[in-house]
Amino acid sequence: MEKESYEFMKILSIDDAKKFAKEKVVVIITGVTGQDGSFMADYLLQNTDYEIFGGARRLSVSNHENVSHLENNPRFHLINFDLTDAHSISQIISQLKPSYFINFAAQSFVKSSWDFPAQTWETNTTSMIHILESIRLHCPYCRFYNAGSSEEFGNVAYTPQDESHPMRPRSPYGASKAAARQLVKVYRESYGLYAIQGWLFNHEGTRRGEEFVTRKITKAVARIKHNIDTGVPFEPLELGNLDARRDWSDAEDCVQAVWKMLNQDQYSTRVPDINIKYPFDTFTTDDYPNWWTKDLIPNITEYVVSSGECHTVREFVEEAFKVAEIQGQWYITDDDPTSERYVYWKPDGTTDGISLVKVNPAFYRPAEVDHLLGDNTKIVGELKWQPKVTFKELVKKMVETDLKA
Ligand code: NAP
Ligand code: G4F
Repeated sequence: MEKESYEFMKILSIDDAKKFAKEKVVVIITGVTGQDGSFMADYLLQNTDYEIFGGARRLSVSNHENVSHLENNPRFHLINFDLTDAHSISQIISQLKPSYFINFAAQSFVKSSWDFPAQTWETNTTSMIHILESIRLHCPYCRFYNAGSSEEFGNVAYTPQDESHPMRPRSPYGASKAAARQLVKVYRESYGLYAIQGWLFNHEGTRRGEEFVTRKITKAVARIKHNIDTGVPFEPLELGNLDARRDWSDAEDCVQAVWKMLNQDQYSTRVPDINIKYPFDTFTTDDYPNWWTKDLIPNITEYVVSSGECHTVREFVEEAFKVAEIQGQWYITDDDPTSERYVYWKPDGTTDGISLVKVNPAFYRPAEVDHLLGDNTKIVGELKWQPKVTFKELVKKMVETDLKA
């Protein structure tokens, strides 16, 4: 098999990383091989002059595709990072003393969280204690962001969901994020850390993992389009619950919201600008400056980040096939959702009854979150964040990328 152009990138030892960190504003982004981490690295390299350290865990096959374009960027460095190893977390934080620690690493796939509940908890929740303790002990001025989720709202009590919505998780994943939120809050309130966890609703893009429903659909549309164009028979795309409603935004828009949340003194209308100049390592938890404890920490807050619009999985399917100029029609037998199929209609207006999509109950979940719709009023008003990419633009961008590939 031909080798891909992205191979393992160089991973710095902590001693070498320390040399790059000296007297620089250090940002650690965990989960940098994933969707959000890699987009955040791009955004900060373009919009700051900070030194970016991307945390990647060791795997036996290369998974550096999302950051391979940064390989020769002198301000981007890969370091080994695993959320399940308290010693290495402490080593990294105590040696690099970051000004920002952005935690995007997680067991992020909801469906897997029923298969691996303990691993999900350890990765997403127990790790919070290791990170927050290390920040408290070694660099309490560090601003910490943990990636919270609309899955924490779960079995929703009202729609749209805002920052006051109760935690009603429906999966081990949702529960792990809800518990992590409580830890972040406890450390913020107990020790005066700038530690927050936003509620991000679903966000997608060209680097989305292939098991999430949007990317699964856009990859399948590209495959089917190729087969139709070349006259080769194709297997249908198999999906679970077509009626789930999600509030889908663009991941590149969302990382900007995260950065604004981490810098509320610069962006918020209600937090005084304390004009802090990093790098900054002059205080300990016993010795906070007045402005930190009076003006900054009591005023920071957490935000819902969403598009404010929701669509069903079915609508995503329809839009994706439309972008590829493939016509389909839904058929269902006797009101049985498992019989539902999206049948191909040829450009000449006839059909052979071939399915583009069919339901496979194996993709249903033990418990579903039926309806997520975020109320983004607070972040739009206070941090002047705006979702820029619409639902249709998002689907188009993803399908076109997969068609090209
Ligand atoms: P993603 O693409 O799945 O990326 C997750 C990252 O975490 C990957 O880099 C993965 O590394 C890493 N990771 C997993 N286990 C780890 C461990 N034990 N130690 C170190 N790294 C580990 O997820 P995403 O979509 O970018 O999401 C980023 C964060 O936001 C996650 O915390 C997710 O739960 C949360 N979130 C996402 C959304 C969304 O719609 N995207 C919405 C709300 C919240 P490998 O590449 O090695 O697997
Ligand atoms: O794309 P999904 O797997 O994303 P889900 O479960 O909403 O979680 C994503 O968003 C969360 C924020 O709300 C994040 F915290 C989390 O990390 C992740 O990024 O599934 C979306 C919906 C579900 O209702 C699912 O049941 O699509 C439905 N679905 C239907 N068929 C499917 C499939 N999901 C997947 N993954 N695969 C299917 O075949």
